Amino acid sequence: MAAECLPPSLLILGLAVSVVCAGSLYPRDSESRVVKTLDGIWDFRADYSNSRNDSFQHSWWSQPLSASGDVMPMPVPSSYNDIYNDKALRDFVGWVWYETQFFVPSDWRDQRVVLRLGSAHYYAVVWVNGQEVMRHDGGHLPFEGEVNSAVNFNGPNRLTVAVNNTLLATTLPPGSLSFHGGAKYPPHYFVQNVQMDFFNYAGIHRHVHLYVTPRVYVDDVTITTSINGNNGEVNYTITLGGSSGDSPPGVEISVEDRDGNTVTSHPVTSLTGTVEVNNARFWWPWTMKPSDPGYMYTLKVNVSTGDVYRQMFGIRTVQATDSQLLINSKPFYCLGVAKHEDADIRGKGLDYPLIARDFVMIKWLGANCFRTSHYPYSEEMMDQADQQGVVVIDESPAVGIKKAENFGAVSLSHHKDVMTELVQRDKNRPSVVMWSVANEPSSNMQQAEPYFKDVIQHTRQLDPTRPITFATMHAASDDRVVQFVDVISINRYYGWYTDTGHTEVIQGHLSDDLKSWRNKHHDKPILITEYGADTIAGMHEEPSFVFTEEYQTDFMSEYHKTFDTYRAQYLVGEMVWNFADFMTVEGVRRVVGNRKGVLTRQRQPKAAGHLLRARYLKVANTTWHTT
Ligand code: BDP
Repeated sequence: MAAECLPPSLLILGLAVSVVCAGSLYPRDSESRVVKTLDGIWDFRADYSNSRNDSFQHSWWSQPLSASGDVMPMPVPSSYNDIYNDKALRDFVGWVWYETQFFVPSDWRDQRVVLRLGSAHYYAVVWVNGQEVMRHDGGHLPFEGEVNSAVNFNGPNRLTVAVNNTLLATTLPPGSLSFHGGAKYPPHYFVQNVQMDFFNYAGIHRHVHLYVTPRVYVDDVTITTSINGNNGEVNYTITLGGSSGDSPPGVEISVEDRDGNTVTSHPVTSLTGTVEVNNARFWWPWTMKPSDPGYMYTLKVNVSTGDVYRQMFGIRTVQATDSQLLINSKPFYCLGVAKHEDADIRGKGLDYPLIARDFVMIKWLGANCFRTSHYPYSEEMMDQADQQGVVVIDESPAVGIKKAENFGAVSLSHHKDVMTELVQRDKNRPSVVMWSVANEPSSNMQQAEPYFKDVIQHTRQLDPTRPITFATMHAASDDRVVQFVDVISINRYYGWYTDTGHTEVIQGHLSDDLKSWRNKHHDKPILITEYGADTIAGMHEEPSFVFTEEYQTDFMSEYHKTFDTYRAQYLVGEMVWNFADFMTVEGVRRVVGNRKGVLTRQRQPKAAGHLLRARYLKVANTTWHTT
């Protein structure tokens, strides 16, 4: 099993989920490692039984899935919800089953063979040839396990994955089930209630990889950096996995620049230490250093037992002061977008064209940062943020912690586990300048205070180098959690959810709001993490009216005036809600999804996209943010 195995968790729909294993290093080919993808079109079947548990009672994993009943083709990665014209499957709640076949080269037999899933939403149980190899609790983060004892090196292997999307009081995000009885409802009727404003897309969302390493292998690499004049200091810690008997294996560390040239002057042989890079090229957001954004180095780790692993990193520092966010000691102003990962057909399934398009449009907008609202995004997306110099506020899936029952000990322990997995996955990314532990919890409730104190302390212990925040919807007067964070992040909807249609009240309300936060916490800068208005692309009305493109631009322009007043003071950024339209549950407040995008769901601009682009390019060009 992987190094990171976490404690027991929940009972869901009849199954005890007992072991959670977090994947750590991204699987990369090297001289010693081979990575195989198991992506493709797999067999798929949902368990529609009344208890949603027949599949476990009849051990669907023990024989080919097709022996249990009819299977259908299902792409991996993807969300299963929007592929078929089947409302029952789109809105399905419970266990779905995936199966594929794979081969393992026979010369992998004496090495360590690892199976890794980039993410499966929400619970997953994995079998190889009918033998259970791992379970994972929570979507959006990777998990892996060694599978040598389960795989067959001389013939086909059957991989079965069961995934359950049920959200309960202790999951992240939390949710609940309502069971309806009586003659007015169909028999055994129940629905999933969610506490967040996006569709609960589910399935195997990211790559499934099989990879091989030597028996003694690089298990983890942690890199932090500091800047000393023109030089970069690279502090590293290597953890090895596997046992090599009495004599500890030797390691050799070197740093390579983007062109593959070794920049360390002499071989370094310790598992932990500091390497100096002279005349280093620092990692800059693309608007601060347009000529050379996102500069990445590689730390090459060579173990005497044969394993070679390359970890990319950037040399940069980040710091939150009482009124600024500093990157490499220079003030950074976030010209941002809050995002979602979904798009047509694939739901939240990893999709390279979509990742590429999102970065094209982030840059077209002139944006230099985004928040991974409201869950960790794919590693492939995060790689692009690193390499293209786009700053990221990395958010956990803790959205909608609203009710007293969401603040219990099980929730707290799971939340801390999730933060551990998130920091473990993204700790070496220069693009990540801040952790966001939650979005819009009931931070006004008494229970929130000890709960978030603990989550934030835990996150700080995991990573003392980055500021911490969470996005609050509460006012300075009733919030109890902001006291623990470094940056105040606020989501605001003046002129939309309150004073609907009245753009003339926005400046007064927002100004007052910012001042009240400043009065209460004069030691922390403020970031606007959401403001936005639903807009149906192509709908027009002059003078403006809610839901039209004119209203969205009028509304945003009022916010921008206030941002410009406070930008020179303690406001460190603005993030429009949202980068693009996204899917939600059906509801009377949503017209086939949330339409607050400045882009459509197909990533084409509304009028507000053009407005934002004009603003962001101008602000980037007229302030100290550009070198
Ligand atoms: C905020 C939430 C976000 C919603 C948004 C909205 O953080 O997830 O989508 O409101 O209502 O409260 O559009």
